[in-house]
Amino acid sequence: MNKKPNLAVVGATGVVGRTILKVLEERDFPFENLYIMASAKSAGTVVNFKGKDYVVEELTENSFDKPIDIALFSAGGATSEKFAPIAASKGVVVVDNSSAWRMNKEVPLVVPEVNPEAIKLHKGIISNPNCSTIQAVVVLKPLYDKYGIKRIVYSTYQAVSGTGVKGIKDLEEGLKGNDTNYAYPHPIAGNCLPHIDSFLDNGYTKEEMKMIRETQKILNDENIKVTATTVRVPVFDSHSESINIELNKPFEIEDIKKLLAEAPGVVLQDDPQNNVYPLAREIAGKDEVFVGRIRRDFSVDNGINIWVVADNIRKGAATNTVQIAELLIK
Ligand code: L14
Repeated sequence: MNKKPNLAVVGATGVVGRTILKVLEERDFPFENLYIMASAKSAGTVVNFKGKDYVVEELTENSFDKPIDIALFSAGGATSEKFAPIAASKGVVVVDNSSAWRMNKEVPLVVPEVNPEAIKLHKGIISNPNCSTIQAVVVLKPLYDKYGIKRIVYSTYQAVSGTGVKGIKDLEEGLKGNDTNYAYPHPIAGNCLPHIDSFLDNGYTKEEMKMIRETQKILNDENIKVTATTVRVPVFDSHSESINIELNKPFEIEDIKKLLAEAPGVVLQDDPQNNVYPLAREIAGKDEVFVGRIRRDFSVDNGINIWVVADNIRKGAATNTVQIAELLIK
């Protein structure tokens, strides 16, 4: 792209949409015109971007008749299912945050530190992976490249901000002693809910199946065995994950630490003797993926345990989306 792109942000008033605007501003993303769109409910509100006020436009079937080059969508699955193909048919490149298109064979699923080359295959829609998957694969990629991965066991501890304003409200109210259920079937304050997104017939939740399938797609290896348990915890921001990995080859634990210390987008925080390990509250607001508690799993051959934390709204959604857009204009 030679000229600066015309940019649309769709779903700009949600938790992720607002953060996309913030990240675009922070990274000084180049654009000619900016269009801010949302559902009828939010249309007409005013959003400030780089000192200028923008009126939020209602998203309609005609929204992409304007000469828009790139549209960043975070308006939920149903909206993406309907409007991403409309935009793509009019020559817009959509970067979509919902789960609607991720497993579609025609749609690249991209984490810039991991599989930037996949972006070239797009036919108008590129998917941003699930938040829990993004932070995991950023850390797994260097291990996969050097040692190969046989099996992964994910256990997640996910923040309420992933559910948006309703989840945040439930935790705020619950902490005041007033349990509400805007987002969850049980109180979240003082609880751990082994339930993220809806349950499937196989006993897993959709969130768990997303982590399994998206990991294989992004690492481009269907032979990796993956299982997951995803849990909502009373934390506002940043998902934490315990990841158990079986590599294909023997390794020295010091080499694993070195690989992760050098990996793009990764920060090593691993000094347990001094109580140093990644913590959700400290990492909220940051863009990197943090890893610590790196140790051998003595119960299997070539096993490792690690603890991985990232801001689910930034690297897990908004920042990754903007990084994809940066690849598009490079
Ligand atoms: O697949 O923490 O993008 O509620 C993102 C938010 C899944 C659920 C996705 C959460 C959703 C997740």
